[in-house]
Amino acid sequence: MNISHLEHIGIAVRNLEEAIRYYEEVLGLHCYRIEEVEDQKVKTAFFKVGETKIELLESTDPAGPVGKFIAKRGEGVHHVAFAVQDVPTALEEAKRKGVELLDAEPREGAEGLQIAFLHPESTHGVLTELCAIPQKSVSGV
Ligand code: CMX
Repeated sequence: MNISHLEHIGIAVRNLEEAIRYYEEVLGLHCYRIEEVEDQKVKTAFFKVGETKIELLESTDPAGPVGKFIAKRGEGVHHVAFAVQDVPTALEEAKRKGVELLDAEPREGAEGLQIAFLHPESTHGVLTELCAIPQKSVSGV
């Protein structure tokens, strides 16, 4: 699948402002971006930790994926995201190896990344995201 690194860990929180305060004031990390992803029904906040990021997720709709997750399981780790060279190729490989895809094709996620999810029931309980920088951003075209 050609994973280069752990791109981010997604953490579901009830209140983004309060959670940001913890990450900044206790852990000493810096929130460099806040972004709403309407499609995913979340507001996100990002922190860099080396090459990996922490993505805090506050739901904007109780019927959205993070809203349902919080109602069922409370706050906590929601997903892990691996950086791959090319999301369609990685999805094809996962499907071929029997993994259930939540996205047959990549879509645009936070920070303009191409993202796609694998179902947690096929991945030992961890919602798994594959993501990549879109090719046009890489080449600068
Ligand atoms: N990690 C592990 N298991 C999860 C999960 C998660 N994040 N979310 C739900 N589940 C489990 C539930 O606990 C439940 O298990 P049980 O049946 O054993 O109780 C099962 O999956 C079904 O849960 P559900 O509440 O009925 O939810 P749905 O089936 O409707 O949806 C999922 C679950 C994973 C298919 C859906 O959340 C999804 O498509 N997620 C991908 C998109 C996403 O999460 N976007 C938000 C982040 C976006 C971003 O990073 O920008």
